[in-house]
Amino acid sequence: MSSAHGSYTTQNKLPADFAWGFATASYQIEGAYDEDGRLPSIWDTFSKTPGKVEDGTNGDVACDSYHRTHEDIKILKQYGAQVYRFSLSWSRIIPLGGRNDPVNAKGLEFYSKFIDDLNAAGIEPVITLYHWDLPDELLERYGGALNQEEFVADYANYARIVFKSFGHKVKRWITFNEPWCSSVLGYNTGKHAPGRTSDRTKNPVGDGAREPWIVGKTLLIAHGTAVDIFRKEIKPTHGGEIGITLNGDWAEPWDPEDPADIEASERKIEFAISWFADPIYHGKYPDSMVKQLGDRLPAFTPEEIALVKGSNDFYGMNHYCANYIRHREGEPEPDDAAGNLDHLFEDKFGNPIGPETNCEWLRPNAIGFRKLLKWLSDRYGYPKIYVTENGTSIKGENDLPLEELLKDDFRVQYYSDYIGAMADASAIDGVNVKMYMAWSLLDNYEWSEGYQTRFGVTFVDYENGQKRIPKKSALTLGEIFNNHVSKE
Ligand code: GBH
Repeated sequence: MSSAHGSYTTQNKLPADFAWGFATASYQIEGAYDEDGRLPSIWDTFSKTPGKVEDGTNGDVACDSYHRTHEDIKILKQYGAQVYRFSLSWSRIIPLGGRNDPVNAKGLEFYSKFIDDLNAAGIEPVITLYHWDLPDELLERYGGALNQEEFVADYANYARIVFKSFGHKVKRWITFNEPWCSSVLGYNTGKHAPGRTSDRTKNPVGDGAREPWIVGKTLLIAHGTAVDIFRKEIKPTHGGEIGITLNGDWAEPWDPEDPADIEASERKIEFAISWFADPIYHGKYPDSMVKQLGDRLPAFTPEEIALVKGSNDFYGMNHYCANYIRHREGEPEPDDAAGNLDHLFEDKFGNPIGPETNCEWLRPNAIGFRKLLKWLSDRYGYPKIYVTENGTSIKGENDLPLEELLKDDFRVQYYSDYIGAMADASAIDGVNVKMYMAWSLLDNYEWSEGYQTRFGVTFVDYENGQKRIPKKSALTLGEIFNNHVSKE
């Protein structure tokens, strides 16, 4: 049966040991921005800079999860989640951020208690160390990730403190969420903190032709360094797994007959994913990037590549949608970070890639999920994949009366189609996918889109004490996985 999103129903099964749950991130849900010793991150500063966030809002209160961990655990249990992915606020644990700065016992206590409560509820914590909220002081002090030596040393210190504190009670770790976003949105388009770009109408400083590539390399080295610490100092005693989470959407050629569009589609995925995944799985940058960027792509020393290559115990996959890709003629612009191509929502014949949502960039296309799972598996040798984010916004959702908003059939359909496509990838294509976390448990602070865009299976009433109300989709995941996970 075909559906609005262009997918189909399938009875195919996921393996019996498959686990599923939900994901969130610290700055998007916690609030309590100045409590118990927390100091600002670059997102506190950026969101309070006029013009950076569409509705002018910030994460000061957000979902108030800092004070509502019990409510969050309660709904996780109610929905039947087996795992919960959340991120730590570096600024709570080391408020100034650096390796010689004081550690904040209250920050560690907060997360320690939360981890204990999750474990006691039978929900496995999956922890992201860094989901974009760098302590602001480190940006001021030395330019954050533009300074590889300082950043890596400070991140390694932070990671070690976290591993030593929680390594005995957390089994799955993610070093960085979407380094592509930190690099390109933070240092090329300037859409995310710290907002650096070559576009002087947006920001007085920044060099979008060079900085994203430097930042990307810093994040890879910091990832490799943390993995090395984890494997040497924690894993031998406590076990556990560690990896990085990369974002990436599927790419279809705008003209399926044009070899240049076919090649551009491949290049689009390489610029988004293989920039990071090729060094991790193959020890080098993709050829297409070397060709376009030359020595703007900073080289690895042999020691660095030894650190990065082989550093994933699993591949963390964030995935939302697909685009049609059309190649551009001529030389790429100096600030081009996408691979000299255009992202389109219709192909040559006017076929839409998927229905509109509340996000300009997000058009559901479930079959693209299956295709990308296969693409990644072929390129990286069938690694174990954890889907660390997948979900959708809904066009105009925020403007609906509550009763209608709670009947989020569009989101129900999205999850049903995407999880079906994943089951096919597993059962038919032999993809080794073992875990899935829906984005998101809660409506939350959607970065530069503020609170107007909702991604939650739970409605958060920002006007009435951040009350949580399950949407129709909240109980859908349990039903879908009950159908798709093999019983034996
Ligand atoms: C995830 O990123 C984030 O990890 C999560 O925090 C966030 O809430 C969630 O998505 C929903 O957005 O329009 O050119 O600026 C998803 C990957 C890549 C999606 C960049 C948006 C914007 C491209 N993101 N993309 S652009």
